[in-house]
Formats: sequence, C-alpha cells, structure tokens
Amino acid sequence: MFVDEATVEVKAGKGGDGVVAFRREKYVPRGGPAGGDGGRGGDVVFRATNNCNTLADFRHVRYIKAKNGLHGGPKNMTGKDGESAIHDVPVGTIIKDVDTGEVLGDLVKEGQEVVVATGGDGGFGNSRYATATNRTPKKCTPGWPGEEKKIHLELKLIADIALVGYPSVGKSTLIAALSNARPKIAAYPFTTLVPNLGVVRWKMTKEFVIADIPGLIEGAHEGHGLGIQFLKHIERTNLIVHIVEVTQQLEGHEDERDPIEDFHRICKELENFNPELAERPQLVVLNKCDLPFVREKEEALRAYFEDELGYPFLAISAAGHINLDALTDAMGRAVEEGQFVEDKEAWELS
Ligand SMILES: Nc1nc2c(ncn2[C@@H]2O[C@H](COP(=O)(O)OP(=O)(O)OP(=O)(O)O)[C@@H](O)[C@H]2O)c(=O)[nH]1
Ligand SMILES: [Mg+2]
Repeated sequence: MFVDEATVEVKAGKGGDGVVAFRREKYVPRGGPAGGDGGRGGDVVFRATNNCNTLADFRHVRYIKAKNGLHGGPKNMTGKDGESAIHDVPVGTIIKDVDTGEVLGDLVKEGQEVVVATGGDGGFGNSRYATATNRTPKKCTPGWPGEEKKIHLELKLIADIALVGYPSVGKSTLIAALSNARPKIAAYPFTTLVPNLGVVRWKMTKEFVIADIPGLIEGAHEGHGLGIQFLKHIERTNLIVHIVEVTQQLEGHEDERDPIEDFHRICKELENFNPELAERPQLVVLNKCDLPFVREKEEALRAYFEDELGYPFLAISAAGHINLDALTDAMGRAVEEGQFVEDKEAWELS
C-alpha cells in the first residue's frame, strides 16, 4: 500500500536522575560524596532509506518513544544512556513540526538522518556539588525531560524524470521495459494506482530514476480520476516525459481521444496544480508505434509538437521495444544537461 502522508507523536527519553551517595570503604573514614549522574535520554531519529517508498508503516505507528536514561549509581557511576528510537523512512520524506510548522528535516539522500526529538540530559549526582566549604553535599538533580512533539511526515518522491500521460498510454509498460520496476500493466485505465519508481541504467555505468505517475485526466485538479494526489510527486522531478497515444477510431464511437487534445489537457492540469510544472522541460513521446494506424499519424504529430510548439518529439513502442535506446539516451542526456536536446538522426524511427 502506498501512503505518502502520516502524523505521529514522538517523545524522546527522559534523562536519568542524579543520586546522592557517599563513599563507604573500610579504613577510609569520612568518605566523600559519590553519587553519579543520570544517563542521557535517547533521541527519536528518522533515517532515509531507498528500501521502501511508502510511509505505510506509519498507519500503525502513532507514537514513537525513545528509552529513558538510567539513574546514576553509587561510586560515581553514571547511569546508562537511553537507547535512541531510529525509524527508517523513504528517501524524499519531509518532516515538519505540526504545532510550529517548522521543517525539521528533508531527507533526500540514502542514510541521511535527522533527530526530531532530543533526549533529556541526565541530572547531576551529589559529587558534582562538592566544594571546599561543603564537602558532603546532599544535593542532586533529576534528569531533564525529553522533547515531545507531534510531527507530520510527507513523502515527495525524488526522481530525475516523471512519466505523465493519460491512462493506458503505456507509462507502466515503458517503465517496465526500461528499468527494474515491475508495475501492473493492463488494458484498462487507472491500472496504476500509486507512483512507481524505476532505476534506468545508461551507458553501462550511469543511472537515473524515472517515476511512473498514475494516469491523469481532465479535471484531475478538481478530483477527477485519481485526482491530483500524486501530482506533488512531479514537483521534485526536473524533467517530464509526456506520453501520448493515438486511439483507434472505431465507427459509431464519438468520444475518441485525440493526442493533441490529451497533451494540452494534461499540461493544463499540471499548470493548475503548480504553474512551475508547466515550465519544466518536456519531451513528447508518441507510444505504440508498432501499430500501423499510429505510425500513420507520426509525421503530422511530429510537425505539430516540434515545429508549432517547439517540443522535442520521439516516436517509440514500449511494448514492441522500438526506439527505446534513443529514448534512454535522450533521457540520460537530459538528466545531465538539465533539458532535452534533440538529436534528429538518432531519433529517427527505424
Ligand atoms: N500495441 C502496443 N500496446 C501497448 C504499448 N505500450 C503499452 N501498450 C498496451 O497499452 C495498455 C496500457 O498499458 P499500461 O502500461 O498499463 O498503461 P499506463 O499508461 O500505465 O496506464 P494507467 O496505469 O492506467 O495510467 C496495455 O494493454 C499495454 O499492453 C505499445 O508500445 N504498443
Ligand atoms: Mg500504469
């Protein structure tokens, strides 16, 4: 299950109390103060991992508490520090304090950690209070409480390139053909219900991450289809591969879609959600070119997208593995250069 938001209460450990004690040893009269300090309370820590890409675990975890520090002991023994509570969250998680709105951490790299609640310090034992004039202090202090907060976790996936397009244009087929991701693929719309990430190998040693964003339709920003709940995952990707298809015109059917209309509707949805998204570099990809009726429209669509709108345009077949090397190359270069750079000859449909 994909969950991209959660709220949890966290409580760091309390510091252990300091204690009052005196040395008692044979043949040592008047032993001095020997009460140890308390140990530090444990912290609550979040750590980023690539091993999961959902906050689903937090549906069941509502409260996270780190261990308290132990009290000090006699013979100046310091109490043991409380163990920290360390929780893994997916890379891309942003952590906020609910009450203050402060961003406590934005975990963008594997292994990155943030302390969201700090454990209390241990109290002082009576040895700390010995002075020249008071050699037998009977004073000690209790441990300090650990921080307590209500925090909000929000996952915004981090990918280099987002695949967007109407339902069933072949986004999942493409991510499966190019990467290690194995999403469900089927001939009905909204097969993909949650975003998927896939790592694409490029030029043997390089790699980049693409995200398959569930199908968008007109009115998504008003909640149509799956709505815009996943659009936030595009916000952190710098490049968009916009996939279009030509649907077969069947006699008696009036509601056939048109790739040019589809394209503009989706651009509008992106813009309505966040005007910045409309500015992202886009590569227009015509999929399903293994089908003759799609192939027939290729030149007209190329002329429109390339010459009229100025978008780079590439024709492929995800299922038929046509032109996928050119696409991988175009994406890899775009990740390096920050935009899609056209290479007409290499992009010719073979
Ligand atoms: N002929 C042909 N069919 C394709 C091609 N790519 C995908 N398909 C078919 O198109 C249908 C939809 O493919 P998906 O990959 O599930 O489409 P999607 O864009 O992920 O769809 P949603 O998850 O619903 O948004 C499936 O039946 C695929 O087999 C292609 O290159 N050629
Ligand atoms: Mg899909």
